[in-house]
Parts: sequence; structure tokens; C-alpha cells
Amino acid sequence: MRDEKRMAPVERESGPGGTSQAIEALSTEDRHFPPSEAFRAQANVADPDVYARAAADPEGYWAEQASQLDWFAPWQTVLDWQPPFARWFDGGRLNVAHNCLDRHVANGLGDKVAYYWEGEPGDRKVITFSGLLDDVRRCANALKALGVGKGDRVAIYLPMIVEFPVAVLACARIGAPHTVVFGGFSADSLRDRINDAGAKVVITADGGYRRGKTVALKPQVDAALADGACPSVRHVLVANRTGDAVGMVADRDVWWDDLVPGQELDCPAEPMESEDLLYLLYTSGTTAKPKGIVHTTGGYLTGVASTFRSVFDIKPDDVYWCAADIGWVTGHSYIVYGPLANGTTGVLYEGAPDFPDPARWWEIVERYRVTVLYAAPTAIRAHMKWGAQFAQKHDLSSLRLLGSVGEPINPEAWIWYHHHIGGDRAPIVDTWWQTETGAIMISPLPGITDLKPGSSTIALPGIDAAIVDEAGKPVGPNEGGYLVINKPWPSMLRGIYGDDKRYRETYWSRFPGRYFPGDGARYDGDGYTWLLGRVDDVMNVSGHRLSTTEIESALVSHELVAEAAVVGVSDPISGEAPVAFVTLRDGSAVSKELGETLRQHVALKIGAIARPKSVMFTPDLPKTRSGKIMRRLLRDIAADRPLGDTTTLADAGVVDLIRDASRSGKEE
Ligand code: 7RM
Repeated sequence: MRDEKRMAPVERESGPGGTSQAIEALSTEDRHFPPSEAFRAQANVADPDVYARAAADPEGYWAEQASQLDWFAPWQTVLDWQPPFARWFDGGRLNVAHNCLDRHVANGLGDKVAYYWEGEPGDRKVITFSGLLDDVRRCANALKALGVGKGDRVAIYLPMIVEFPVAVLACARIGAPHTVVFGGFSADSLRDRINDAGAKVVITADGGYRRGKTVALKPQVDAALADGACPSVRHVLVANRTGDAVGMVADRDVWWDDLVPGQELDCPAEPMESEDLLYLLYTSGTTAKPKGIVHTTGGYLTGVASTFRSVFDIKPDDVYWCAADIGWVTGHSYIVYGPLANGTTGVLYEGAPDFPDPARWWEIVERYRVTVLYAAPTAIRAHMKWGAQFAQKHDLSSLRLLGSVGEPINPEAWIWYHHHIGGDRAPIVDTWWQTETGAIMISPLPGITDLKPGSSTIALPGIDAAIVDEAGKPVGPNEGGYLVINKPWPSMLRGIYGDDKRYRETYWSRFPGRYFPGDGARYDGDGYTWLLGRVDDVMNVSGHRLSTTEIESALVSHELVAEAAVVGVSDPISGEAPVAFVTLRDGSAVSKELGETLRQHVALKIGAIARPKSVMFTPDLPKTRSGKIMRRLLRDIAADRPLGDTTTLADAGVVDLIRDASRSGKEE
């Protein structure tokens, strides 16, 4: 189970309240940050006309983007749309690894750095485009030697080491779809994903490093495969990372270092159909079975390559760092495929942001002169909590653009990021998208869009988004509703692996013919998009709609608060009431008075209706391994219900701490 945010929206009992009612909690955020003249003058996309041009002819716009890739054979049709099934660039043939590597090497970029890699213990590697291409060819030949052919699925369960992008690209090179399982997932989750995908080979490592310790991976694979639980798996390829002793099963397991380095370099890239499967990536729903999100070749690469260029304003000498893990879609699209398709130099970092101390990220930015940094709000808030002094010790003047992804970024974190990291100079692109969308959908274009802290601004060119009520009618400004996407786009999911029925029901049944991502949103008077969280995170208090996000934002705007999560609990009078979980900044003391102060603070910022019923102080918040706050769990704690599945907790101990705090009556 990944995340409460992945709950199938159709399973919600009631909508986000009367959508005709104006949202009670209007943001008071009205700061504007227009692009500087200097930024605008050099931006990749600077002509606002691009939106109108793309809207007038979306297929033409996307065909233009696709034509920037290298195709072995041209497509015959741009789009074949049999709702809800899309085919993009049918008839076209291409190879993703060829586009990410071979064509750059052929264009004289072989010696350009593809990745600066840094292990947590401090070991470093520099890998060029031609070096990466050679490694990918050898790994691809090793996979062939293990019996993997075109169409066979390969599971990848690796730490953030160079072998990770190598393995992913080797699969793409030979047309073997990968299914990456984040290294923090349990053996049980790994087994379910391997079986659903029917993977023939598993690529793993002995282990990886996290906060100064090794984390075992191969033993988890052994546990997943034990007692013949994964009958499709023939071999396990094991990268050498920690040197920790692991058992190797005869005839099944083989060390990377024994098999890969000795392979031939000759390995032509397989010409793939545009709609051939590139990868599966599993994401949880409300039912126990995770959904295998299907991404194909031509449209996906078009989407990630194009948005990477426009949103991050990427230039040939940029050094780009996405501080995510390749195990999540952010890493697939914006560590591997989007950057490499553009021939961009990237940074890969293996470990924790606070090892050996909270200056680690800023040291990395300074060492490699990182120009573009893409991170999650939860990480930004962690840095806020640790304090700006760690960033101040380092030269961050190379940074010219910052990105945010994964959840709404509260204005306080936005301003902190902008000031302390971006030196009040670097624009912030707040990018809304999902595993299912494949690529960024709603985001500023940094040379065009005025920024507002906390708003992901407007849908990108070629993306037709709307906010509608229960009946599918567009809502007016400042009336919350459901975010929908009206037209197909190239990087959209093609389905849920092996489950067309669930695909139709989850995404296409609530608003027939339109894609429903499960998020609530509102437009402000300027037509800017404010994401309100998953529709199941929106509360209905006395018939008024309240966004957990806005209450959290209000709490975090208090100087003593580091992080806050708000959930709705049922209340006999108001229907639902907000309950807040609050982590204080280091050194702040918990008191009953402070709880009252924070309740008042929210009332002051948003309105009395939003005042939390109670405030519970916690040393930490329960997060999924991808860093999203588990509001479902908090809701259970708040209602003192038995806990659900906690396997995606970053630290299962946090739950006990919170529970203890709750039971000992520390809450207000
Ligand atoms: C990329 C990723 C998707 C869900 C999505 C939203 C939330 C992501 C933002 C955001 C507000 C953002 N994929 N979300 N980005 N909400 N502003 N910029 O996170 O599949 O893991 O999650 O995350 O609720 O539906 S994901």
C-alpha cells in the first residue's frame, strides 16, 4: 500500500460537499512574482502565444514536440482516440535508450557528463554519455544472456546507484518493459508487483546506504521469491554495493560484476512501436491490490522530453538535480527519461538529506554548481525545521531555477525556498502531475508565468484542464470543484495492467469522456489553479468546504510550527471537524497555551470555521516512503480507530509515538 492519496476517488462516499457553495477557506495569498526581465530574455519559452496556438491545434502542438525525437520510422496518425483508450503516433518506431544516449553521442556529446553520482558515504563517480551508453549496452547484453527478450518484464529493486539508470535504460534498449519497485518497499509488496507484472528477471543490489547504515535489499528479494512464490522469475541480477554478505541461489542468482562488465559492446537498440509498453509502475488504490500504471513509448517520451525542456527551461550547460528516487514516477520521468532525452547533465545522490548533517544537499549544490533543483515540499519543510544556517554555509549562487512536486507547497515553505535557497532570484515551478499523467500537467512556464506562492498556476500548453462540479459543469472562480482533464495527452497512462475495468471505473466513469485525477481544485480570479488535495482530503464542516491544505498552510505560517497535517474527523454537530497534528521547530516547547494559540492562529488566517477542534503535538508526522503525509492514518488516530495498513510508513515507530501522545492526553 503506498499512500492514502492514491485512494480511488470513486470509492468516496460523498463528494467534496455542495460544489455550488463557495469555498469557505479562501486563500489570502496574493503575492505575485513576475519573471525577471533577465530570466524572460533567455527563456526557452517566452512567447505567451504558445498557449493559444496549442489550444487551437493540440495534436499539431504535440506532433511538433514529438518531431524533436529521433524516429526510426515516421508515425501515420498523431492520435487515435477511442475513449478511454488513446494511441499516439501510431505507425512510428523509435527506441527510448537510443533517444537518451546514442543520438547525443552521435552528435558529439559523448564526453558530456550524464550523471555526477554521489554515494551517501561520500564516494563519487562521474559518468559521461558515452560511458553510460557502454554500460547500458553491456547490461542489455547481460539481460539477453539471462533469457530476457523483447516484451519480457524485468523488475528493478535498487538503491540510488549508477546501476539504477543503467538497468532502466538497458530494459528500454531491448524492449523489455521494466517495473521498478521502490527500495523501501517490503518483500510482500515486491512479491505482489513481480507477480502482477510476471517479471522474468529481478535486478537488485546487496543493499544500499541510508543515514550511515546499510539497508539490505537482496534478502528482501529472497524473501519475496521464497517457496516458489514468484514462478515467473528465472534469474536475479545482483549489483555489488555494500559488500554485506548475502546468500546466492545457484542457477538463479548472478552478481552484476561477474556478468555485466565482460559483455560485448555491440547491442543495437530495438526499434519499438510507438505504443509498445515501456514500463509499469505500481501505485496503491483503496483496495489491497496496487494498480500497475501502463506507460508506452512514443507519447511518454514526447511528454517528458518536452515538459522537461519547457518547465525547467533547460539549456545545454545546466546541471540539474532532482532529489527524488528513481523508484517513484518523478525519478522515472525527471531523473532518467526527460533529462537524458535532452542530453542534460544530472546529479544522482544515494542517501538521506541530513547525513552526516543537514548541510548535505547544499554541499552537493555547491560542489557540482547545480543550476536547477527539483524537490518535494516535505523536504523543503524538513530543511526549514533544521534551519537556514546549513544553507547559508554554502555557495548556492549557481541555482537559477527551483521546482516543487508531490503535494501542494504551502506559501510559507515556498517563500523559505525562494529566499534561502533561491536567493530571491530563482523562480519556483510548482508542478502538478501524477504517476498516471506521466509528465507535468499544471505548472508555470518560468519565462512567462507570474508566480503565486502555493499555486501551480495554469495547465501547460497542449493540456486541457478544467474544474467542474458534481454534474461536470465548470465552476466559477473561487468555487472549489473537481479537477478534470478534457482531452487525451501523449504521456497519459494507457491503462491499468491487466484490468481495463478498473481503469475505466477509476479514471473515466465519474465524468464520462474526461480524465478524473482525484484531486480537488479551485481557480482564483486570475484563473490560477489552487490544488486542494485529494478529494478525500477535503472536509465538509457545517456544510462548508474546507481544504486540509489551507489549514495546514495556516498552521505552518506560525513561527514555531515546522510541519502540520490536518484531517477531518466526524463530529455530531458539524458533520466533520478539522483535527491538527503539529510538529514544532527544534527547541520549541509544547504547551496547552500554544495549542490554543495555534487554533486561534488558524481562525485568524482563514476564519473561525477552520479552527481545529484539537491540536496534537507530535515529534514527527507519519509519512509514506515517498514523503507524503499519511492523512488516512492520522484520521484513524484522531478517531481512535484501529490502524489500517502501515507498511508504507517511513518510520513505523512514529505511529506509536503519536498514539502514545494521544492516549496520554497531551492533545488539546
Ligand atoms: C508526481 C507525483 C500524485 C498526487 C496528485 C496530487 C499530489 C503532486 C502536486 C500535488 C498539489 C502539486 N505523482 N500532487 N504534485 N498536489 N501540487 N504540485 O507526485 O502519483 O505520486 O502523486 O500528488 O494529489 O494527485 S504521484
